[in-house]
Amino acid sequence: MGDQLRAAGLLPVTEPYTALGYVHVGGGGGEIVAHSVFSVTGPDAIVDWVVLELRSVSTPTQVIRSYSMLLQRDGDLVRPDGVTRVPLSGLSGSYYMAVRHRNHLGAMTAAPVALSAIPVSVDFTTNTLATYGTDARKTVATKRVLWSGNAVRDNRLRYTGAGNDRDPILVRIGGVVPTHVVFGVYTREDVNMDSNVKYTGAFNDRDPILENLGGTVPTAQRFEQLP
Ligand SMILES: [Ca+2]
Ligand SMILES: [Ca+2]
Ligand SMILES: [Ca+2]
Repeated sequence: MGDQLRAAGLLPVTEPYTALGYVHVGGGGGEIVAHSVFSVTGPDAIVDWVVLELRSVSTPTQVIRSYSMLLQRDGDLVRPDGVTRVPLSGLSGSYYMAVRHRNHLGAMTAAPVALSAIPVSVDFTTNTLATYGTDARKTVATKRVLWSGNAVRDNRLRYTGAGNDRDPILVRIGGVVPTHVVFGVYTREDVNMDSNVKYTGAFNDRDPILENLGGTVPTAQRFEQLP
């Protein structure tokens, strides 16, 4: 994964999800990144903030704990200190685990994950990890990834129609001249997370939405697979 937002100095030092309307539970929220974490380069460079949720086994719609975490380029999730893994002290038993991102569709494990004194590894990038629902993740080469394009924060990707994810991109660039580009921003309309908002041309932010809807039927929708 790319770290253009980090390299451009655009990643916020405080987790962005509370401000976007995400309601943290169980003590999560308001996390602040440790000094110098954003200066790390290479495979451990930070891509962006994400949310990790532990959900109830009996009621998987219920989030027991949420954590603002940092995603590294190699796919690891680390705490805002840039090093340590998920803090599970004080927790026992099993939980569904869900990962969410501000402009991607989230995904959740199909089965609860049993916590133990020995660290547990959960790898959402592998085919061997089953996720809840149908087609919860996209396949890119040998990896599974979250679906991008959720510029409007809801539970679906839409290219046309009410609440679609494409129009905000046009609005963000001014709404009139489609070739206009907004450079150097940290915003949900930057679908490909290269720090620029583009509506047309190479590396625009509009095409990935249609592509993730199948590429041919603009009225298609893709729904987030979370209970
Ligand atoms: Ca790593
Ligand atoms: Ca959406
Ligand atoms: Ca972009």
